Amino acid sequence: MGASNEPRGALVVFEGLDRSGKTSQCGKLLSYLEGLGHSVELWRFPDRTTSVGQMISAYLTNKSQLDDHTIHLLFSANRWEKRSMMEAKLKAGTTLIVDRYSFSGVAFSSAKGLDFEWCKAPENGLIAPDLVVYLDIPPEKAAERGGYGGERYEQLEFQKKVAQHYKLLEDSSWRMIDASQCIEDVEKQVEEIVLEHVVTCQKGKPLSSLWS
Ligand code: Z5A
Repeated sequence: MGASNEPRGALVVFEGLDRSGKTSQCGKLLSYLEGLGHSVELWRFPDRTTSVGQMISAYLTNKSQLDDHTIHLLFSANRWEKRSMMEAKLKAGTTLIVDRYSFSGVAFSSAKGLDFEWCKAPENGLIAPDLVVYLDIPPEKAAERGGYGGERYEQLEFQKKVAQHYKLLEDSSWRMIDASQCIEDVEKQVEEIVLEHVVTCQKGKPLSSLWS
């Protein structure tokens, strides 16, 4: 996406199994960065507020049935419809904390049996995260947390497959955090890692694209 020395916000993505603590940690990180005076926003995918997002939501809550390829492309479209706003916010200096992104898209769909490379293809060209915080937890332990709800995918055997597919996506932008620790210990580690990346982006690290 070209060289730049302009200060910008960081794109920080949280990934992990259902109940790994993503939503809890995203909220805590938002308060922490705001407290330090940073411009920061919390986003999540799927973004259920758009018309594409509403189709996804109906599918996840079992109110509609869709072919596996079709729902995969809708999840991707839901990210593409936010891409230009994402770029504008980052360039304006706002750090974005994002609860799930393309990695969820590929891990969940390929765990259902879709071809791994086919799953990655529609994500090509989206903005690459500066940091992926992977909240690592054994699926059995995650399942103990409040129990799974009624949404599609919230089943132990399926979550085990998702965990295996996630690990195939790990690259140098990933940091694994042991998410079976208490909330406060996870929070402290997240803060340290994220702050380091926010500073790097303020120094003008160029934006790049998935999966280049
Ligand atoms: N999906 C997909 O297929 N393709 C895509 O492209 C995308 C998503 C983007 C909806 O996701 C589904 O869409 C998801 C993947 C698929 N399906 N699944 N599974 P979602 O983000 O809307 O829903 P979710 O992942 O199921 O979020 P969640 O249930 O909210 O989980 P979480 O955010 O990781 O956890 P949490 O809400 O922070 O915590 C869960 C509970 O654990 C809660 O009671 C906490 O108080 C507790 N907790 C949290 N941390 C701890 C620690 N450290 N110790 C003890 N207890 C804790």
